[in-house]
Amino acid sequence: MKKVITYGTYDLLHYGHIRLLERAKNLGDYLIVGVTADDFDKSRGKINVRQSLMERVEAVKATGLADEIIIEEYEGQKIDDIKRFEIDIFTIGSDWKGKFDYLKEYCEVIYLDRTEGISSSELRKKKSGLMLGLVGEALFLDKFIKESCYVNGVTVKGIYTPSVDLLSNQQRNLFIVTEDYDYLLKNVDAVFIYAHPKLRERQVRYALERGKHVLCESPVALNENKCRELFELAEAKGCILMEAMKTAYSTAFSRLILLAHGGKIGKIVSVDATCTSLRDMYEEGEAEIWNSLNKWGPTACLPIFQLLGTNYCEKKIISHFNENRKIDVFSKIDFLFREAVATVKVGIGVKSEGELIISGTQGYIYVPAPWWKTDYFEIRYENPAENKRYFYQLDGEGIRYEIVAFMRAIEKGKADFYIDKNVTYAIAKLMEDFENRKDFVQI
Ligand code: C2G
Repeated sequence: MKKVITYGTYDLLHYGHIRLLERAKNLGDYLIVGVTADDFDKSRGKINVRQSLMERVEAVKATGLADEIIIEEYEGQKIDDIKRFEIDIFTIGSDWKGKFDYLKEYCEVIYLDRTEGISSSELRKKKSGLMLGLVGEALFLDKFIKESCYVNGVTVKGIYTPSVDLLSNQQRNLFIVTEDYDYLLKNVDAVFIYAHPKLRERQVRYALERGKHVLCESPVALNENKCRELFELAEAKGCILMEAMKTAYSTAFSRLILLAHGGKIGKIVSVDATCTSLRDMYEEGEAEIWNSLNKWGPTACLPIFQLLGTNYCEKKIISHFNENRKIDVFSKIDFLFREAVATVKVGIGVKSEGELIISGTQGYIYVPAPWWKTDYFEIRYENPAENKRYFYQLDGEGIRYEIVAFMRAIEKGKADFYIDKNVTYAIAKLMEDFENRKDFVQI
């Protein structure tokens, strides 16, 4: 019996895939199809895949062409599979010509002509075709524009800011550049808001009222009730409102949260997160300076609220103010939970080691600086021989994953829970307490 194997993502299965599978099947008597796992695709830079692994497997199954379906999970697996399944022929589309010649040592390698004129990327573009507008003028938006180019189907159409003079060159070069928010909203399906934190709540509300989807940098609002109202409004309008915080969408961060929840370090008793930057003090281009807590508070609180919950018993915010600028250049927050403690240290005028440490009864998780854009962390134990290191792919600091998640949420009509609503509300409440100087000490 001649055994044939082929691999692919098979996202939005189309005629090109089916033709390939048919010809692969005809090369032998038994066809094994390897479907790529989501993590494997991510690690090879394929971030736009729209369907889940199970949906893609089901689609391949439905063709009736595969005698067996396996999952491709890691680099180098093809050699393992060929040996294990005693494969005679490895085949793949001609877009890979030459790339798999190294497998000739193990079996015959056949490149089949790729079907012209159809591809998953094109289908994804057609399916979504999302016109996105930007709100704000911070330099971060330049990064966002660059990252959006990696996401199939998203076009950044224009930008609104109350003062176009503040825009960077890249921002000025967008198709629409306007000081009229209505005009931008009329020409887009969705907006990404990265304006001064004080302005966001109004801007989110305005966009939602006009039926536009919103991705808004955290904090979405500086008041808990107003934040809740915005999410209710989004629901009533059938729009997606998603909080943006790139860290929440990075693989290393979400995995470490799962590992910690899964008991890898025993019971969690302390979470300490530090985020500081000197460079961002003026958020270059910004009309008004952001304070430390608005700038870094949401990110620093994310692991704390995700691991310990949002029902803390007490907190104390200690801020060091720069009198000239009327902002906290440094703030420390102490949280007291029923059976754990946490600290946040944030600063835009103070520099410190930006690490994250999660301490447990059996060990601790250490994420080196800058932990909010890490691809790596360690779980450390009393006996160093038991320590474990974890590496994950991180592209574009997580921003492009965030944009992909936003697109998928719009397509599905519901947001995935990267950031729990309770976490969002707890962040807004913290900002509110800071504004009202509640649980607050100034030094
Ligand atoms: N294909 C084709 N014609 C198209 C599109 C795709 O013949 N118009 C073929 C590809 O060459 C590949 C298979 O269909 O053999 C699956 O394509 P993708 O889903 O794009 O998967 P790919 O990224 O090529 O996976 O380990 C994974 C594999 O190395 C490749």
